Amino acid sequence: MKFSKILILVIAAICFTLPAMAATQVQLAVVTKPGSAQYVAAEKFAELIKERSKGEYNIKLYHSGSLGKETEILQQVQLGAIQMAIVTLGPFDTFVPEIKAVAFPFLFKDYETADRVLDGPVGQEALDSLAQAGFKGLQFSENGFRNLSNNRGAIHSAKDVKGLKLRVMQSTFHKELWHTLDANPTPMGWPIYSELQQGTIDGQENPLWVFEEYKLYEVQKYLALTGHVYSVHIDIANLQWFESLPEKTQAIFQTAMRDAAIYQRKVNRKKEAQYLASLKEKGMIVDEHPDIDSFRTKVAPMKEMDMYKEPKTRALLTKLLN
Ligand code: EAX
Repeated sequence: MKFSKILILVIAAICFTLPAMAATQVQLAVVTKPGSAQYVAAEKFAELIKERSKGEYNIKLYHSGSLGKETEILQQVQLGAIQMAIVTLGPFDTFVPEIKAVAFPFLFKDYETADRVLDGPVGQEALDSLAQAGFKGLQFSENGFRNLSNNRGAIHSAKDVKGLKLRVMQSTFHKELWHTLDANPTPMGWPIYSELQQGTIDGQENPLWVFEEYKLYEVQKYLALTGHVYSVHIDIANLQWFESLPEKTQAIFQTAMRDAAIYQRKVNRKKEAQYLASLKEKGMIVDEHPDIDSFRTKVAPMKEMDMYKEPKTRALLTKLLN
């Protein structure tokens, strides 16, 4: 081959590989595994960013606890060690106290209400409050309504919860919630399969997809569809990093996360009936109509607790309730 031909080939190869090499990598972490609600949103987001930034940005996904529990993931985003994460609201309340208002029990009666409020101005205000801890709150995506399971016995009303050894998220609010319900709550990061298997704890609470994806039906017998908290994920970025991006890129990230969340909520909701049928089939004893009012009544005084008297928390909760 002639030298000039080789040169042309070399130049062509460089031109071809350059755009790929030039892609800026952005690290995004979720604590859960592929197939989880967080991962579905993260994967969609990565796909949209690749497409809409025309390959300029490449999202590298970390999952399955490879960067630690959710509290550690939050610390890494806060420090800028990684740029982005999709994290359950639970562990946020030690970083931004007022955000717990979004997890107030029985706050949203259905998905439509949750979407309307969280995608509206009050939701935006809640996302903006994360700036005080160095986070850019991009979007709420969905974990789902949380339901209570355990091995001790069937739970139909709030009084059946008394003394239950329950794993809760690493959240001051969730711990207080289950104290109020007279359970014996222990905060732990995710996952918790072996703790349930070994009997360190009797129960836990999570949306139905978690029972299915993490095979909780193997280590939990009784399930009550309490739907006590609408559990969100918060899709975040390190604030300083995000603000350093060109405005056009910020807009691409923002709308891609919104579209990923809309997609992910749809997938999650479509599969719910399927999850329930599957859990029953696998032998879980399900109470589909527990005495929700007994739970609601017991947690209502939480609004008057010290943790809700703090003005910013009170202000956000009042707006969410209206
Ligand atoms: O997202 O920690 C939890 O209970 C979460 O809901 C779980 O990681 C699934």
